[in-house]
Amino acid sequence: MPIILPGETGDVDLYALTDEGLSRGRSLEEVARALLGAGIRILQYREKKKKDGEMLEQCRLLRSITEEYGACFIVDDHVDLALLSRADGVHVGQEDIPLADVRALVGSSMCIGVSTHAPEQARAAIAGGADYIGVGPIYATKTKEDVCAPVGLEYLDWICANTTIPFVCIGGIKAHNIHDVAAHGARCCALVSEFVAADDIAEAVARTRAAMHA
Ligand code: 3NM
Repeated sequence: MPIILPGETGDVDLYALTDEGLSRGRSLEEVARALLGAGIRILQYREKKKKDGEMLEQCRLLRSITEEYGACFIVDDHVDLALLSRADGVHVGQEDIPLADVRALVGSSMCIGVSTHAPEQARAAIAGGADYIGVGPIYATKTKEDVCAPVGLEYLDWICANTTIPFVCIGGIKAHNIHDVAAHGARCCALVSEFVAADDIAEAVARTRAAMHA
C-alpha cells in the first residue's frame, strides 16, 4: 500500500493516535473502526504500558483494519513491532532509537516520523532523512508523560517559514483551538484525547475537521 504522509492531500488533515487508558473501556478495534470510519487516513498505535506480546497482537489487528480502510498505519517507538506487523511506518521521539539506526533497521520502504520540539531538532531530523516530523507540543497536554513545555505557535511559524518537510502538529489540540493551528499553517494535526476519549468518536472527528477548515 502506498505510504500516506501528513498533509499530503487535503483529506490527510487529521492524524489519530490510540491510547487505551483514555478510551473509556472501549476496545482498540472499536476505537480504530470509529476513527477510520470517520475518515482518519493515518492511525498511530501508541501504548506505553503493555507487554510486547500483547502489543504485537494489537499491531497486527490494527494493520489489518487500516488495510481494510486504505489508511496508513504507524507504530510509536517500537521498530520491531512495526516490522513484524508490516506497518507503513514507525514514529520515534528524541530519546528513542536514533533516526539513522531506525533507518538501518527498516530500510527505505517504511516511513519514519520524528517528534521535534525545537528548530535544531527539526533540522537534524530533516538532514537525517525523516519522512515527516511531529511539531509540538503546541499546547499543554496531560496525555504524554515527561513532555517538554508547550512550544506554542511560534515553533510552528518557524517550521512553516524554514522547512518543506511534511509535518504534523500535536499536543493539546482540540476542536476549539485547531482553527488557530491551521491558521498558522498546519495542514495536518494529531489528536489523542480529543478523539479517543470522546463520547462519540465519529462526531468528534467531524466537528474537529469542520473547525479546522472553518
Ligand atoms: N506527542 P493530546 S504531545 C504523543 O509534543 C504526544 O511530541 C507530543 O495528546 C509531542 O492530543 C503528545 O491528548 C500527546 O494532547 C498529545
